[in-house]
Amino acid sequence: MPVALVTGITGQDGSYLAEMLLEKGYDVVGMVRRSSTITFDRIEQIQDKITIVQGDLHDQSSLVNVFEEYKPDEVYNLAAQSFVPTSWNQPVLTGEVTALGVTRMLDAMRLVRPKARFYQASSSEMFGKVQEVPQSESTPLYPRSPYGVAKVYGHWITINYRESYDMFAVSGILFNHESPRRGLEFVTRKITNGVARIKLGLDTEIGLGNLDSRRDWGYAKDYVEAMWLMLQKDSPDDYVIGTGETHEVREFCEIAFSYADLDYKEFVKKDERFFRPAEVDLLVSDPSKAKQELGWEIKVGFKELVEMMVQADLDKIKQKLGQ
Ligand code: NDP
Ligand code: GDR
Repeated sequence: MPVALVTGITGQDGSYLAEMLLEKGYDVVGMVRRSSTITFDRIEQIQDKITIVQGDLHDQSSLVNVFEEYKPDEVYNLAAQSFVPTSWNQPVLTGEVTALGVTRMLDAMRLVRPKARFYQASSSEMFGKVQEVPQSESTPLYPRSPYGVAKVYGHWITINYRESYDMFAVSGILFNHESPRRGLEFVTRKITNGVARIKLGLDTEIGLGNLDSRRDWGYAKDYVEAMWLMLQKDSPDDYVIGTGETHEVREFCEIAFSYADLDYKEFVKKDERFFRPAEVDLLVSDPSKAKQELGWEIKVGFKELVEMMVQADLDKIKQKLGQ
């Protein structure tokens, strides 16, 4: 059985990717960092089917050890400090993990498993102040946060290792993708969780920042399929992955609240704390290369995604309340 190493397996994407790889017959090795409390909520259901190993993107020798011990055929580097606002408060940590962490992974692979295939989780945040609409693989980059800057580094070092050492290393430039497993601080889950809490009488409002910004939101489960497809190609290349549609945060609110028979205008309050020092106003992908070369397409559309997330939060909270 081929062996896949997944960093960031405890995160949203890691959990869906691991499930998909198990279905495809891989031995899945998930790298987790040590913490005083276990953070396996998203992978509880597959814990006994995967191998969990400790390692940290800060620590080179831990990475080398993982490569030596498990000899992966495919490596998915999903681990990162991934929350954009935190990157202004912790810019150096974000650079260490989200940028230099990629080099540490690539270098461990170069030394131990140079023939393995490497996937880097690049981001539409690299387009930042967009230079072109829609954004494709050739759109110039203009990141707007320490996170975006760190991802640009990760993106280019992946290309550099491919070109310098002839390694099979690719970047997927993924636009926002969400799910019921999305972290609670990201705007989509913050809204759907808020809607469910308001509907069930636990809260009376949600404080949000910029409602005007526009994102290209898809369903995370569709996106992990694209990661795998990129590593199955004959030759390595980078791909933009997104829906090709863009929606305002306000529109997300409208749909989420109206699914619960509520009017968002009554419950969403402006909160200055959630505005950013520099904003990414508009993201919209041109995923035509992925469609043509990978045969990849979304299965879940925007409205369906929003409603799925609200319903999942309603179910989760009702279960907790014993309803
Ligand atoms: P999450 O924030 O849900 O998961 C991040 C993962 O990285 C967690 O498993 C976390 O572990 C792990 N991690 C953080 N720091 C370290 C470290 N120092 N060493 C080892 N592991 C670490 O992110 P997503 O699943 O949403 O995203 C996956 C990747 O894709 C990230 O790189 C993200 O930047 C990128 N991306 C995401 C997009 C999206 O819309 N979701 C779009 C484009 C790119 P722990 O559980 O211990 O915190
Ligand atoms: P983003 O996602 O920054 O695009 O990064 P996030 O959901 O945090 O923000 C999206 C947009 O919503 C606006 N917004 C708010 N955001 C948050 N978090 N909280 C609020 O209260 C709020 N109010 C308005 C933001 O200003 C922004 O415009 C995500 C992450 O997953 C990255 O790791 C990934 O690389 C990119 O998507 C693609």
